[in-house]
Amino acid sequence: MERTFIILKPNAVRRGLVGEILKRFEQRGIKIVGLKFLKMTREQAEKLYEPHKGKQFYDELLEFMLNGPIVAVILEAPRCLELVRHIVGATDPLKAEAGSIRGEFALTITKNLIHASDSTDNFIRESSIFFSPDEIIDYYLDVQDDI
Ligand code: FUP
Repeated sequence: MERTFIILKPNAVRRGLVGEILKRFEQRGIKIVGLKFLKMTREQAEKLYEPHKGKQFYDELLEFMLNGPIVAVILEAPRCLELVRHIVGATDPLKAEAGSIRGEFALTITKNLIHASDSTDNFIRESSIFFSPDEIIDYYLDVQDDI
């Protein structure tokens, strides 16, 4: 089993797409093991986007992420990192596959609705900004075939 970290960005919340987006992971059988609704602090946003510091889109990206509440989620499934990024679609909505979340609902690169970790190292780094270990809860999903 593998885990990944996603954020439903402020525009996903404002557009009323939280249910629509979470449904796509749940209907694939991906397990939600952590879930939070919160307004990110500047400190959290700076930590999350540390790797992008200094890039020309950094300031705009930070303001956008601080602009409203987000939903932070930890997901679990076999090959979860790759699977979730496939369901999310390419960073640029123009290149995102039809049927992917960004391919169906996103318009621009900055406001691309959702973030998903791209590696195990980044999953650990990013999820620890928002979740403590006791906030990640394991359980059996009814669709799991291992019980
Ligand atoms: P992704 O992993 O698909 O979220 O994409 P990146 O890590 O490359 O980018 C992180 C965020 O930076 C994107 F969600 C949006 C923002 N970004 C821009 O605003 N402009 C760019 O040219 C590239 C990224």
